[in-house]
Formats: sequence, structure tokens, C-alpha cells
Amino acid sequence: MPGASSDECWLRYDRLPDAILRQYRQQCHHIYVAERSPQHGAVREELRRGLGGLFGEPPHFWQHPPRSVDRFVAIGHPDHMEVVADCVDRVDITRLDDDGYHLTTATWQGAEVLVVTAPTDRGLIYGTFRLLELLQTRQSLDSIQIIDEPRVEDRLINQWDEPFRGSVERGYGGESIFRWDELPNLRERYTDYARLLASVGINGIVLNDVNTTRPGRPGDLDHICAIEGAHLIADAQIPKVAALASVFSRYGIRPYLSINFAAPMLVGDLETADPCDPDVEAWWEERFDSVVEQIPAFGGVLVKADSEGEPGPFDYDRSHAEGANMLARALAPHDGTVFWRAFVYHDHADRAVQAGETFEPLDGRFADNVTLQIKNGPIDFQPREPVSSLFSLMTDTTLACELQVTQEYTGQSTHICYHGPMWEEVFAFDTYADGPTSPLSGRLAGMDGGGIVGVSNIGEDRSWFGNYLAGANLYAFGRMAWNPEADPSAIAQRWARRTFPNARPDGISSIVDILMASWPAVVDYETGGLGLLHLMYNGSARLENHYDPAPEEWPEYHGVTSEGIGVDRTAYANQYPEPIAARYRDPQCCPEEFLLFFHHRPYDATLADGETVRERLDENCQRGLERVQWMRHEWEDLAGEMDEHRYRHTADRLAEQVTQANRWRDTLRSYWGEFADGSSVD
Ligand code: GCW
Repeated sequence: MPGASSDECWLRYDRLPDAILRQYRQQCHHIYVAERSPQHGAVREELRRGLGGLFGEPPHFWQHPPRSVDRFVAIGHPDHMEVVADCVDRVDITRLDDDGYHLTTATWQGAEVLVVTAPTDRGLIYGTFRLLELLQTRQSLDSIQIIDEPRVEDRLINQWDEPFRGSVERGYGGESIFRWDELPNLRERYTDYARLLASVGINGIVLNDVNTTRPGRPGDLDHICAIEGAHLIADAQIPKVAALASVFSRYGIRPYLSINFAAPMLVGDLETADPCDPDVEAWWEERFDSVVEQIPAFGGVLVKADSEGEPGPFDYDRSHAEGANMLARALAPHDGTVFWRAFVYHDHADRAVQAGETFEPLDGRFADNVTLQIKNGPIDFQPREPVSSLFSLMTDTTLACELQVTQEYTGQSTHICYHGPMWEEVFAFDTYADGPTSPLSGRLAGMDGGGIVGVSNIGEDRSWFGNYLAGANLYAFGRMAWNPEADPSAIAQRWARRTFPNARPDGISSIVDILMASWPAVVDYETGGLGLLHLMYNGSARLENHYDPAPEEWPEYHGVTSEGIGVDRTAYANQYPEPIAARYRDPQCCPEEFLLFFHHRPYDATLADGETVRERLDENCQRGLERVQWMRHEWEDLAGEMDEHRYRHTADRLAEQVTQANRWRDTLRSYWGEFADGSSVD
């Protein structure tokens, strides 16, 4: 059972009401599950925990089919279990996607059997979590037939963990759960994290931050442990990584590491990290051999190169393809992947154009086991951005879309901001990569090795996220990485039912309504809803703060002058294929939500309905505030639908969100108001 110190999120297994318990118990008390791998152990453990909690007594596990009972559950692969082979068509199972699963009912030698089967152990884990979800949400198990398969191959969490400081970059859920100084000793919380991730279909985790060295910038905290991320591939540290890896692999989650491109010099003793130097390649080969020997499930590496001070191939006048392919060659014998980030920008006048200029000429030149990892927008996880042009430009490269589950720019752990609707917009975007009707969702799903990657939002906090409702973001990330066309409102509904099992249907609807209103609200009060960005405080200290309004700080990003507002990004618009480019280039056709992202417009320019830009901005800020006031009000009615602690905690967060939304509205309106009214000069 849960310690008071750790929330169970959506894996709550509170005892079910007696009225429905009897039948469930009859169906699921006897469990026959394969015992051939660590993953089967994870299945058994989850059932022990889940059924034990829901039924108030642990299930009975069998090592062979129980012949003395008339109902049981069988979990395994048809090749390993005769019962399963007799109940399903083996060919149907082999045809499933590797991570897919099948739940069905059948009669076997006079007994009713509920079968959970899959082509792989990972699929069995997913099928088991699905079975438990059916029970948690009190659905009938009679004649069930569920076949589910992920549409996207690589569904990864990026943990921006910084070993040397015990914290997570842009993590707002408390300090890091990884205790590098104590590893290889393990903590229960690692298993709980793996359970949460596996339960929503995540199949990989990058264990450390893409910034792999201790930054020398001001505001740096004292380090609590000597290890830097770059050194995790050193022999001295591999046992620590291997210990964590064993926990995640047990749940079907492949471990990966972020590496430093200059590691041959930083970790090894070479004098160069030039990707074309044979000694450098040999160094990486030797390192990966050693890592894989100790961590057989090792999935590969993530690289932030030539970006924000990280070293990269540009240091040697080499291209990003040369850099990525060298690592890919060294990883290929181990079935490893290089996730190579496209977040590259320097001193270009418009940062948005730089990634396209860097990577488009390299399309088709990356090795098969390189995946180009592209943030959803061209700037940086702003509350709303157009979808990156790279998803249209790179037609011959394996791609992954990087999303922020953590809320760096959307109110961190204080504001409620459910990202599901934002991701829906991103995935629905028609890239025209392959003519019309090439939505990003289909591109990522149809691609061998395509990926969806999320920067995690968890930490040591009792809630895991710093805000109980932010759990919906991790949940939705997993579900949308599994199926990028999934409906975020339906996902929120499933999340809420599992997270607040005692809430009445009306209460669940209110929670879903609050979540669904929250992202539009944040976009409105933090940006005015017409495509402005980076209006928040940045400061000069490291990781400053991206939370408070401070529009005066980075005027080049939003282009506020006495003449007008917004940034002319015609050059960036031109990177897209037609007709997207034409749509973004022309202020008359540009979607209103991105008007000021692409154009500098006079304050009195009129919009389609005759209102001026200034009026709309002002109104949207007000509308955002009102939405948050409404969310707070709606939450007040939820007392009694959950425990007092979660109710109060969220109510406090919402009170602060209302205060902040007020500040945002007032600060933004008076900022552009002073320029527009002539009381402030450029
Ligand atoms: O926006 C920036 C964040 C950094 C982050 C970087 C990146 C990991 O503020 O904290 O560093 O993006 O994505 O590399």
C-alpha cells in the first residue's frame, strides 16, 4: 500500500465496492502467468499489488493451468503456454506489432479463461495494465475482445536529470528521484516510476540531461555529488546506470544515455573528438561495447550538439550527419539508436530559421539508426508555436518529435496547464511532406524507427509533479505517443477516473472540463493568443525563471515597437512547402493564432471580424484570466470528491494561478499599451 509520502497517481488500487467485487473475484482470483523472464515477474507483481488492493486479498498464482477452478486468467505467449495457444490463433498474435497485446475470453477444458497475450513480454506488461484499468474503472470483463497496438515505435521519456546536483533541469516536481551517490543501491520509487511509465506504454528512457556537464553560469548550486552526466558512460559509473537500467528494463523500458560529443576528451584521454578521426570512432566503439556488456538492454544515446554551449561536429568543421553517423556506426552492432537533437541555434537574427538551414541539406544523409529529434516548434516549447518546418523538410530521415511534458513555459508546477490539446494540434498539423494529407501523426506512425519523446515532469515531491493535475500530462504523453491521434479529452477522462476513483461522474466531468480549458487559458494570458512568445522573465542566472511576466526583456522575440507588434518571419515561413508557406506568409490568410509569430502588424490592423490587433490581444488576456477564475470556481465544487489533501493542494495552486493570470494580463496590456499609445519609445 502507498506510503503517505508517495502518491499512486493513476495506479490507485483502492478496494472496490462489494456490489461488484464478487464477480470480479470469480473471474480474476486465479492467475496462471508465465515465469520465464524478469518482465513476467513485473506482471505478477503488478497483479499482486493491483488485485490485492482492488479485491482486498492477493490473487492465487499458479505455475500450471488450474484444473480445479472454473474461471481463471492466463497471461503469456502462445508458444509458451498451451492454454493460450488453445484459446487464440497464434498467427494473429505473431502478426501484432511487437508491443501490441490481445485480451480475450474463451472456454478451455470446461473453464472460462480470460487470456492476456502478446508477441513480446513488453506486450504482456501492457496487456496486464489494461486488464487492471478495466477493473479500476469497473468495466465488464464478460466477452471482452481488446486488441491494441502502438502506432509509434519509439516512445521515450527524456529525464533531464543532473547527477551532480541531484535535481532535474526544468523539473518542477521536486529534486531528482535518482540518487546517484547511493546507486547501485535501489529505491522503491524507481520501480514506481517504471510502473507509471510502462502503464501508459513508454518503452524507453534517457536517464540524464542533454546538458551533460556542470555549468559555470551564475546561480549554480553547490553540487551534491561528483558525477557529471558526461561521465555516466565511464566504466566507474556504469554499475550505477546498470542498476537503474535493470529496474526500467524489467518493465520493458529500454535505457539510454545522453552523451557529450567531446567525451573522448572529457572522459577519455584523446586530444580531439573529431568525428572523422579513426581514434575517436574506435574510442566510441570501445565505450559502447563496454556499456552493452554490462547493460544488455542499452538502447543508445541522445545528443545535444552545437547548441547552448554543448560541443559538436561544428567544432571540427564537420556536419551533423558526420557526427551522428560516426556514433551510429559504433552503436549499430548493438542494435542501438542515436537520437540526434535538431535544437541548434547560434547567433542568427531569427533563431527559427536556423534548424532548417542546418538540417535540410543533410536530409537523406543520416544512417538508418539515427533519429533526428525535433522540438514541436521552431523556438523552444513556448505556450504555442507553429509546428517546426523540419517535419515538412526532412522527408528522407527518421524523425522523432520532442515535446515538453514538464511545464517550463506554461506555469511550471503551479499553473494547471494540460498539454493534451496542444499536442493534438501538433500531431494534426499537415506537414505536406508527402503532398496533402501528411499529418505529423501519420508521418511519425508510418516511419520505421519514428519516435515521440517527452521531457519528463516528475520529481521527489509527494505528488510526483508538484501539482496533482499535472499527472494528466505524463499520462496523456504516454497515451498520445502510443496513438498520436488519440483524443485528449477522452484521455483526460480515463486519467481522471483512475486518479479520482471516488469522484461522481459529474465530478469527473468537471475535472476534465478544467483540464481542457487550461491550455487555451495559459496561451491567452501569457501571450495574448496571437502568436507572441518569450514574454516571460529569463534573467541571467542559470535556469531563470521562465515563469513571471517580463516582456521588456527579450523584445526581439515579440517585436513590440511603437509602430506595431510581432516579428516578420517571412524567411522562416518560406521554409515550409506550399501551400503552408503561402498561408503563413500572407497576413490575410495566416491563422490568427500565429499572426504575430509570422508578422509585425500595426496595433490598429484589423482582423477578420473587424476588431483590431490591440483589441484582440487585450481581450484575449482578459479571457485567459476569466477562464482561470472559472477553473478555480469549478474546482471549489469538487470538495468531497477526493481526499482533503489533494483537494486543498490543487485549490492553493489555482488561487496562485488566478493571481499570476492577473499579473500577466496587467503586465502585457500595459507593456504594449505604452508603445501603442506613444508613452514608451523604441
Ligand atoms: O529552452 C531550453 C531550456 C534549457 C534546455 C534547452 C534544451 C536542457 O531552457 O533548460 O536545456 O532548452 O532543450 O536543450
